Amino acid sequence: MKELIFATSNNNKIIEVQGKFDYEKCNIKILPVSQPFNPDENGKTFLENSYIKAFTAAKKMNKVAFGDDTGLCVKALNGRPGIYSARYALDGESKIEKLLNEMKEFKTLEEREAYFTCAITLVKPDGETLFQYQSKFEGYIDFEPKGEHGFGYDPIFKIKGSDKNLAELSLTEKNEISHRALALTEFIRWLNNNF
Ligand code: ITT
Repeated sequence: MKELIFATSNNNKIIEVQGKFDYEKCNIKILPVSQPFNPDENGKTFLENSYIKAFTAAKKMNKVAFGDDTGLCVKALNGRPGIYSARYALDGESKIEKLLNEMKEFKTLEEREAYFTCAITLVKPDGETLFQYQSKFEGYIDFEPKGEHGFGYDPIFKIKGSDKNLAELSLTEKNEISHRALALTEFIRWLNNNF
């Protein structure tokens, strides 16, 4: 079976990505990069940061690797936390608390528009990019956290056109519509044709 190194230290991402590959019957085994893995994510964009993760892992493992850089962009906050979504606060709970606090003055859902974006890059150990894609998944910042599934900002992300927050969806349901699912659909299509 073919193998791909996943340049991440986030177990939740590994579960979602392997789940999507299995669901799409993509016959590729996802192997997490050996830990510890903390590349300096100093890119200016999601795509740059996904490349930095992928290239660092590809060099480390001497194999083709892909990285996922994800963030939550809030319109009323001029796109913040954006590429700083991981460093916005120390842990998941305080990130949500800090964001809800910043959003206090925005009283209607329309003022709380936001989107998740997920950039994926596949890189060879010599640094050549084989595939790149960035998705966008629209919604709103809810007034309070809801749901027990998912991770990160999922409990406060209200899905556009739905009465549910992302954390109210099962893994399979999230993997049908989310920012990561949209990017992975393109990635798997590319892999099926080219890898
Ligand atoms: P790696 O860089 O090791 O892959 P990370 O968790 O640091 O793991 P990101 O930089 O891509 O990954 O994530 C930025 C932040 O966004 C981080 O706080 C995550 O918890 C959060 N996040 C990422 N994917 C998410 C998702 O699907 N739903 C909600 N929050 C997410």
